[in-house]
Amino acid sequence: MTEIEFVNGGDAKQQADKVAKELVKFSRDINFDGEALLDFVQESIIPVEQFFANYTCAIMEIETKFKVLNEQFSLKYDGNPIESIKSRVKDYDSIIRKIIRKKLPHTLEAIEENINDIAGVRVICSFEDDIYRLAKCLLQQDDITLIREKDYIQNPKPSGYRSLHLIVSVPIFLENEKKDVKVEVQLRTIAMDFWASLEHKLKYKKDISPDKLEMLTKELVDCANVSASLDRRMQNVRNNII
Ligand code: 0O2
Repeated sequence: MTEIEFVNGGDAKQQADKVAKELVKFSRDINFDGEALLDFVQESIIPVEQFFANYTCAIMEIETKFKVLNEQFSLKYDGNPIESIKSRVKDYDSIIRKIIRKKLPHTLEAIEENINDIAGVRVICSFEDDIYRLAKCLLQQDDITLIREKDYIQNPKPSGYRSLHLIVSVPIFLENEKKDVKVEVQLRTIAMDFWASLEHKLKYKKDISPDKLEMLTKELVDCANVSASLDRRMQNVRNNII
């Protein structure tokens, strides 16, 4: 039995610390006295830390659900459907860029309400069938609410991007409160993930001529088609083995 590899990206504590540092710097600039600084920390920094911590907790809930399913599937089907899980709390800078782009008010409430991918869990499987099986099992759990589903496997993006996206809400249980938190779950095969990582690099490449960009974009669309065909063939082989 293989171990699921957990790769945790931007951690909530790091995000909250980054915001906290900026707020403290801001408080120094406007020259707070001791008492006012304490009020400022309680009113501004603690809610930000709690905000990011909620998403870390929601990620833990979703990861656990997939770990349990992986364990159960491995007994039933003699193999692990999940190759790896990569989770991250969205980078603070990316959240700011998104609220500017979406013209949202600069409040935690507006961010929580309108940005669905602050907590992200990416589940990587070997085979396409496992993606749908896992998604179905997750969605039939009675504490999970499906908010939105986008099937970029059946309907790939023009770029060639393929994955199954689920925005779900999961409850987390805090000291005196139950809170529903949104998580974006992306399910994809190893081949889809390989493709998406390479294409992501091209997206952020700035010093590239328009001609070269066009050529590489076309090449990536072609790679996506070849890769989709490989996924289907591998699935077929497996169906004939089990
Ligand atoms: P990161 O760093 O991966 O988080 P919304 O989030 O709802 O406002 P939208 O357009 O509805 O925006 O979201 P979409 O396209 O369903 O999913 C967005 C995420 O899917 C992206 O997150 C990527 O992770 C992934 N994705 C979507 N399209 C592509 C693509 O063409 N190439 C690659 N490599 N990834 C893609 P972010 O926010 O871009 O960043």
